[in-house]
Amino acid sequence: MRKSFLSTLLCGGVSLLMASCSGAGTPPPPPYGPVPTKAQLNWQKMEYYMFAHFGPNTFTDKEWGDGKEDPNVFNPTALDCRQWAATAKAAGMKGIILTAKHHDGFCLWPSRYSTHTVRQSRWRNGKGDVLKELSEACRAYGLAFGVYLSPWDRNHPTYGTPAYNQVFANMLSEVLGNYGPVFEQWLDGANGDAQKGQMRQVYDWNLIHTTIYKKQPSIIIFSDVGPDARWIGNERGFAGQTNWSRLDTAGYEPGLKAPTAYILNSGNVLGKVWMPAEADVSIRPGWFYSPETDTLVKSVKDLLAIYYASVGHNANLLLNVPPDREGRINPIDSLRLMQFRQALDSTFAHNLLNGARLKAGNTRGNDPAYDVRHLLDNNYDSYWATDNDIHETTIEMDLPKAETFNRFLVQEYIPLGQRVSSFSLEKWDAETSGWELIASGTTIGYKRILCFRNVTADKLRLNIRGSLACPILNEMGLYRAPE
Ligand code: FUL
Repeated sequence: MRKSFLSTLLCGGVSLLMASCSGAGTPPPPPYGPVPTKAQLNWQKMEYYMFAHFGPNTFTDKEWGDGKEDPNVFNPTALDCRQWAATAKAAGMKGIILTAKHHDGFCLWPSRYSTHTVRQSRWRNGKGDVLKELSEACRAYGLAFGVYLSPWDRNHPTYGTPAYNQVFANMLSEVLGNYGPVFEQWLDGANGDAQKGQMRQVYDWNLIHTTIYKKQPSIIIFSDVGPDARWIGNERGFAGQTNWSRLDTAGYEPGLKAPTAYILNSGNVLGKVWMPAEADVSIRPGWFYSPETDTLVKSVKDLLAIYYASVGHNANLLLNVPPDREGRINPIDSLRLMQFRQALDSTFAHNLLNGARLKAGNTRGNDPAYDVRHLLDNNYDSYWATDNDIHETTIEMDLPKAETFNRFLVQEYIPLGQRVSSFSLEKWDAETSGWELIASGTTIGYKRILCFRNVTADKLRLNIRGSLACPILNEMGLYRAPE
């Protein structure tokens, strides 16, 4: 009795609060088109995480092993997954995805379904398990843990026959069932032998997907065409300037039957499925460590260009930092990661719009619940929205004083769909008494960052020039990156 009275009171309180938040009346905009699942939204908010390519190739200067390598080749002298996790954490990354099995078929865990694994290697007398160590290290450092498992297997005797599908499913069950929560399952489309007209595997994608979801119901399955996140169409880390988190997937498959690189790079404006993009790129020329690339680690300038073209173009950034032959993140790479982090922090630490007066051309129902001030409140779930029939409008920004800046950040509230197709940023020119264009863009999505040369102004205007449904924005920022 007492409990139900309390809960009635509580619910009453909560609904009163909600009513006042939503302006006691103006209903929120209805969702437009496909929208992200809760798992997709949480994943998108991760923005930046590490890829770790590690295995026999680490020791052989190869990118694609042929599966005939002696398992003893795999012998890291000082494996330290906590060092990987500490590095990723300090770099501002939110997780680590490990190549649990690459195309050579070598399993970094002692799989019962293969004879080409850590168990057959001399590393730790066959008693080691990289997945166990990395998953524990990720948990200790508050990072998410993910796995790459190559469907293409150049070692397994059943590869190329229907029996392999069940073998692969069994391996997935081990990897996803025995190491705690896994945030992403990375499936690549390589079926290299098929490209040379050799043995070809017909994948049972249905079996593969159901096996994955059975073990990890809220996982994100990545491939060229999802089902939860898509490849960006290149391995340079560059998402399109236009990047819709929507895709038409019917009839497509990972690999040779995938949509064109152009479509993967920009999405489909009216795509039927919510399919956000992830950009994968390596900090070195290859995916695996090689001493030969020690002098070729990407510069901070390269990494910043990648960041602005991935996270700044509505895509998550999966940056590969390959552990070396000791089994540690090499000092050259970790130093670069820290310099990159510093560059980002010094840019985004201070939002020059703080304290600015904002004025929107339209506010939904003239209701304070959708007021433009929500763009600066750092609350993901509060937003500015317009009336349903408004697809073009403006937001004026009066800064307390003139500022010099070169980055503009804006976010759409994607839980209600992706809408904006064209926008621009202008500054007020007192001499000509007119608005002058600074930069323009097409899509916004979860996050869009415009980069331009230094501009000094005290009055700006965001122009929404086109939107498929009423625009809904939840964050906005103006920054100055060191030049
Ligand atoms: C590709 C693979 O062939 C590369 O070796 C690498 O793992 C990359 C991330 O995916 O499909």
